[in-house]
Amino acid sequence: MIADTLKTLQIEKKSPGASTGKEWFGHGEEISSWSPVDGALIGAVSTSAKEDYEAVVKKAQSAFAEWRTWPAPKRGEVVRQIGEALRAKKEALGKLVSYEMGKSLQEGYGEVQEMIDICDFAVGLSRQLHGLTMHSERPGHRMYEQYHPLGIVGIISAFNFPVAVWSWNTMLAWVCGDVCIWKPSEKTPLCAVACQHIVAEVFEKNQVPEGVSGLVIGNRETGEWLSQDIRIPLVSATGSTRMGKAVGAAVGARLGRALLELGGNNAIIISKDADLDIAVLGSVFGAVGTAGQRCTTTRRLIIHESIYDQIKARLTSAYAQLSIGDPLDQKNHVGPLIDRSAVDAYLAAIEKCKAEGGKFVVEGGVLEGKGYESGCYVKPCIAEAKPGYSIVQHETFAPILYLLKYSTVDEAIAIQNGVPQGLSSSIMTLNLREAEQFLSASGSDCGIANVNIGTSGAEIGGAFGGEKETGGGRESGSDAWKVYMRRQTNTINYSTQLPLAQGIRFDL
Ligand code: UN1
Repeated sequence: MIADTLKTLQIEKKSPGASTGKEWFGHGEEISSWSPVDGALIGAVSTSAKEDYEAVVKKAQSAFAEWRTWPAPKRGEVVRQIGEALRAKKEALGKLVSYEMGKSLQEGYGEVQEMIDICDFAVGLSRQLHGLTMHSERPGHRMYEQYHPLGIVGIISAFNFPVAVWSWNTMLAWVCGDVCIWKPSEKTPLCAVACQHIVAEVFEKNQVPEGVSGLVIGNRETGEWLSQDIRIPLVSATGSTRMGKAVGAAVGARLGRALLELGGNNAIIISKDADLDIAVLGSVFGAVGTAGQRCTTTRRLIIHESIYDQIKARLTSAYAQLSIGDPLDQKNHVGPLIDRSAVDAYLAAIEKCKAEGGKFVVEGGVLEGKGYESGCYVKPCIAEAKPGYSIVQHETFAPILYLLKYSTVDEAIAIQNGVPQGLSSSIMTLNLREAEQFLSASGSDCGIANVNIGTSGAEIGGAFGGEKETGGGRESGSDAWKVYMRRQTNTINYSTQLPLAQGIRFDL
């Protein structure tokens, strides 16, 4: 079955790991892609060596010189066709995402749907890259601003959303007139190869210059090349805070732009006035969806003391109903972690939590036996903890949920904000006062704040990203496109005089 999927997506046993669109090359060392689902080898790629990277950058530079002259709605038309191609390949690409990354098939399809949605959004945007007009203080003068393409956008993406996050960046960047160079996660290289094939076919049909879509598969060093490269005015990086700090420092040192979308430590406040059915379902999906490997995963529940025991009991029985196993089997709720080192990090976090005094009400552990041969399947678990534990302050990319107790809303908000990260947050309440307080300037300090929905599963129409150690960047909807363009203020004098601003006199 997976063989058919790979064929549909034009993935060979061995793919070159660098590409400028139609052309593929790659002289670096080989990376193998093993599925966390069954431990099988899916395929291999040869990474991008330094000379391959140089070739991709050079092609991107020459492609930009032409691409930026295409009218934005024409670029939008090409993106529209990419959306159509993704619709046609949704099933195959969703399956590959599920098999290479390990998320459930439903979530794999959902991820491709997110790509289609951002294509649609970008098509509309291609006619709306608006600037403002201003009134000049001088007679016979006109002022306005316009947005121009920036150049090459470097995109570093993570394994957990191996295709959608790339599309949030590229589809906007392309309608803006930029060209892109993608360094995908080395843990999900084949998803990247599949996307590059899909795009290359559409680009060829439309005579888009070679180099508008660049691919450089590689490890951390490849990310460093992008971050340090003055030919790349914007680097958009999604991943761990540790990686983001390195990218931010390197890009900042050359005064480039960095768009950082890093770790989260997301909480749901469950008020005594919550709809408890919604609160429990939203919490469970938020905590165990994608096996706890979303940057928006719910990691902390901040529960009112009067309903704490009731919520604990309901969560415990909900977790007992979770089926863990092959994510391609739609009966299962939870698939594997990405690899064994993620399993080690999960086990270490459980030990640390216990050492700090945490009490597990749903025990964790690694699953063994038939169907679990890859060694990557773990049990989602729940611990009663305290907000100040160092493990609770830390993002562990695994399904570990911490229960915390509060008595006043002020206290709940302080706990919610009392971590280094600031991505997503929610309150479950039917009480208008509490909800508005949570959304006010003295409420949640996160980039995303929801009422009566969980912390994960954001739509593409809003700007996505967060504050503090999450990095401050915004991707996807709203006016996130502006970071992909350079703003220019224009003043035009159509009079016969040369009056100076601020009334300054200068006569000869
Ligand atoms: C991520 O985990 O990096 O809001 C992105 C969500 C998804 C995107 C998550 N739409 O959960």
